[in-house]
Amino acid sequence: MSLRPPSVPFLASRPATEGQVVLIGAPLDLTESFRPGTCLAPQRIRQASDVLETYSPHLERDLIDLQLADAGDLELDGLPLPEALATIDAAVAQVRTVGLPIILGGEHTATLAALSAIQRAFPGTMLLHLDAHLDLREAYQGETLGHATWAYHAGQRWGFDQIVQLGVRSGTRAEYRQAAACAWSSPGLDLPVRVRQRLARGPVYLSIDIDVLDPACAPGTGCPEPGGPRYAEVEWLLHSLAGLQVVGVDVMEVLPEVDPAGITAVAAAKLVREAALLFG
Ligand SMILES: [Mn+2]
Repeated sequence: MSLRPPSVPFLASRPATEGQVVLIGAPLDLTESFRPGTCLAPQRIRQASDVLETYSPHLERDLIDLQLADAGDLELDGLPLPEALATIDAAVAQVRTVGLPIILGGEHTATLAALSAIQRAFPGTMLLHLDAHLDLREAYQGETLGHATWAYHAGQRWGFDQIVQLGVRSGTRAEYRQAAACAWSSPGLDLPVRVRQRLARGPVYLSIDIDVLDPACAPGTGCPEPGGPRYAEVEWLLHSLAGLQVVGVDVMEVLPEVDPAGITAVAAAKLVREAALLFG
């Protein structure tokens, strides 16, 4: 793994590649359509975490009681997309043997690489995908692989019926047709009992596009989509997943350049803290 150590490690973490939870930055920024710059997000999320307490009052747990490692950012500079994805895949494959990987994006395409590593280790892993967008396009702007198509590829490779989407409120007519093949796809954050039971049966990979939040709570992202949930609602959903076998987590698509007050990065950092305490 070629890694750039974090200049400021995440809250209560130590710079290392082994721990109960291992944070790893995937500053992928190759296929963004609207506004590039997500490669700067992992470091901004680390900096933003400093404003938070290490203690989660809701969970009654503290990051200082957890072996939280921050591996830094993968060196992806200059790599074409296939090589960058292979790098992310290999890193997640290595990290997951020593701890729970939490990937800090970067563009959402990186999820496909992380999920690929997880699927080899845990075949049949369900994908729980929080996003404003379906990301189920077969192709986008002439490219088949990118931030708007990765979930389609995940469905093709591991089955659309393994995908649960929450908070989704934007897509083409064709994407919505495709979404009907998913285990669940809803603009809300509620999980029907049968879907929750399926998630409880085996390993789950949790992928959070920060744009699942309403732009009022998370303006700093490339494709803001009005009509989303507030931060507290997403955190409540996260807490409701306690007890699931979550084997990988990512928080993607923060775009520091359009996050003037830094609240998007703080929201991302807080979701990382809660996920680490819940699933680590
Ligand atoms: Mn999105």
